[in-house]
Amino acid sequence: MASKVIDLRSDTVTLPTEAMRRAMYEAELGDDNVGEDPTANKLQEMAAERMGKEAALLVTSGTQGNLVGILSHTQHGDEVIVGDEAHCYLYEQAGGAFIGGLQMRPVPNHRGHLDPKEVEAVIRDPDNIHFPRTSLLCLENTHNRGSGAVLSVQETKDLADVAHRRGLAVHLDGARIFNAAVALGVPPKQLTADVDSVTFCLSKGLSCPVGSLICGSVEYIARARRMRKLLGSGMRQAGIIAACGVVALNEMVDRLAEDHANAKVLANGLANIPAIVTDPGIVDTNIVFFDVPDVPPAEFLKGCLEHGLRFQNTAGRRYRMVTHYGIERADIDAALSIVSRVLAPVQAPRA
Ligand code: TLP
Repeated sequence: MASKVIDLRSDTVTLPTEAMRRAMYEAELGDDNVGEDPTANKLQEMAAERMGKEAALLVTSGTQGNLVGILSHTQHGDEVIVGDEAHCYLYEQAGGAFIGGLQMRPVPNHRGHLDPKEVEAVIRDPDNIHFPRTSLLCLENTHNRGSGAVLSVQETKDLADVAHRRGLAVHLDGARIFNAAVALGVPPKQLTADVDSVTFCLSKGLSCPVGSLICGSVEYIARARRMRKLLGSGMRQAGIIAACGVVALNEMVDRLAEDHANAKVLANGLANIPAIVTDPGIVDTNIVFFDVPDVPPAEFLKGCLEHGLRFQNTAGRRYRMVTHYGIERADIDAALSIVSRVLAPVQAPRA
């Protein structure tokens, strides 16, 4: 087994920076459950400002952010339109159904993008007594299973316009919204201008140990605060967590461009390995998916791990590598040479 492991399983494996550890130690604290933690309040103000919304709320995770975000827009028995490969549809324990009595209505995902016509087609007629009320559209930017695909300002607006015209609210799972903003070279508030609420994560590419923020109107965030309490996450000295978030928003956003450049090199390198099938052209940010059709996953993963490389097998013979803080260009070169070595005996799959 190699001594150093290059861990490309996710950007969630990032560790807090020295500045974050110092900020935690020095953070001014209070009881956030009654809104008195100065550091949590500061982070919430910064988050609201970055997203161009009136208010924000710190929650424990992206999953909780989406759940609180969705519950705060809906009533028991409502229907929520969501892409059929959305994280909040596939990977969040069906929280909307479990806790909120919501029915998720999936529409086709096209490599991370939704078609406004397909969204409009499934909005229910509110006057038909047989139907649930469609009350919410959920979007995701960047799109995890869409290889980190970026939704543009215009695309977000087109989808939100359809929803708003038909009386739906729009929630954006912006777990990696800063990746989208950096990739497009626009401030994140342009990407959130047309949605009613957005959740973003501190604990992915921004390298914090814990935390996500929900942003929206003052009235919406007041509802979200009650939902967070209901879910048992009214926190006390939350400034310990928030302190890292303040550092992240000040220091960790612009460097995401390095992760994107590394992902491009990685994707192009993988595409040059004969046993691999992938499309480097769709890599906009820090997530790379690829297939190795002719090798059993257990064998491939074990071979790579023995040489010091970890990544995820997401389904069948499909894999995901994610670049992040702590992964340098030299690690990408090393990762590519490990994969080449492990797959050297395998011929190119037949087209
Ligand atoms: N994604 C994680 C997990 O699936 C393990 C990952 O490694 O990519 N929205 C999106 C788009 C996400 O990618 C994730 C996490 C979440 C929400 C949920 O965030 P957490 O893990 O903080 O609950």
